[in-house]
Amino acid sequence: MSTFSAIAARLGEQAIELPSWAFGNSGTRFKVFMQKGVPRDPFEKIADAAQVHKFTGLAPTIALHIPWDKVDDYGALRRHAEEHGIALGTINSNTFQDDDYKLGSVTHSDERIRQKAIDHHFACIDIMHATGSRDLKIWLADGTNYPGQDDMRARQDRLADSLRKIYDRLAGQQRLVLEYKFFEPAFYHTDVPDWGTAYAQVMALGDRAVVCLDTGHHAPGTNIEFIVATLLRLGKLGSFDFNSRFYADDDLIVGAADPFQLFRILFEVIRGGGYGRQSQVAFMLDQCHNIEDKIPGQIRSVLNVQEMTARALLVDRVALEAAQREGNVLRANEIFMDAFYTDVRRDLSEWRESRGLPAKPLAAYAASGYAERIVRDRAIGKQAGWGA
Ligand code: LRH
Ligand code: MN
Ligand code: MN
Repeated sequence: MSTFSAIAARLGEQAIELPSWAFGNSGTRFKVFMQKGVPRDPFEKIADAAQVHKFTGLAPTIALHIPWDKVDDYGALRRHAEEHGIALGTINSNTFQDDDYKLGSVTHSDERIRQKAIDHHFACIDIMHATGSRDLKIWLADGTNYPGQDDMRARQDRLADSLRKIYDRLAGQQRLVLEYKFFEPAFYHTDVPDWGTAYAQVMALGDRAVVCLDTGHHAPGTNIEFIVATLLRLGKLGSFDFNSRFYADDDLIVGAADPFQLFRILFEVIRGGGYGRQSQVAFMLDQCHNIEDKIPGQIRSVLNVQEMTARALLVDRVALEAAQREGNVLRANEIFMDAFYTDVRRDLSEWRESRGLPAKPLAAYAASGYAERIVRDRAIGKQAGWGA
């Protein structure tokens, strides 16, 4: 097995984008729980995200969701982020909270509604110019609830047509990142349900159209690392939305439900060239902290990704490939599992200290007084919520 010192430098290449919506109040459709000190606007969400980066060195960017993070001056928002030591990242469009989109957005049979959804994406691209963002991430709630409700095939045609218009509006290095999800909110069919559909759609667009893999968006039992390997092989894995799930799209802390799955995914990412500064794969979290504290929840999450990245980097790939070539099933599996079972926590603490970061980020954050300060300073005013 590789030693920790052999992989230490590679850990310095890790960057994980945080979702702005993780810092607002959230819940399920049954109840949104309010927490004291939660941000009241996008500026405060950025300040909170910067704390995660300050204590971990792992989260240099924050993703925005439009219109949840709508502001008058995106240049000012960008400067605000820079003053806090981070940058603005992916722009997420939102066509799922408007009555007009009840039967679909970019797939809708009514041209007026389709154009409204396309125009929203044009507005997002304008925002990307002001924020300096590279990626426009599109997740669509489009789908139907009942067999026969609409023409599924015609909807694919309309989807392709709308995505073409959006893609053609991108400039320079900007990318269109299409996210799939197998169900919810539509329950019979979803217009972009799986990686294959997303792949077919982005393939038709061009080089700067890629797929986003949200780990919570698959049926139970799906071999997600196989999808990772396949998309990387095809050069179409654009980004991850990391989270974990027990049942559906639970949006729980990444690595909480199934750390071994996270390890397997990260192994394929590394093996396929999707990790590091040269890689085109963006690591992002897409989570909500309904009952736990939000900033510590994000700190825990990025540390979980780092921990599994370290373990995945430890796999002795030379020995593994030799065992695979020899058809030595048990040896190959043993090499893989040895890395997974390696406890890297102490090494990671020392690694952090050697880079001027706190050995224990959660404890350091708790001792910093920031949580008490935001409860005091944000006592008045309407808090941001998931969707506001
Ligand atoms: C959809 C999704 C998508 C949205 C986010 C809020 O379930 O994963 O990425 O933008 O949740
Ligand atoms: Mn997502
Ligand atoms: Mn989701």
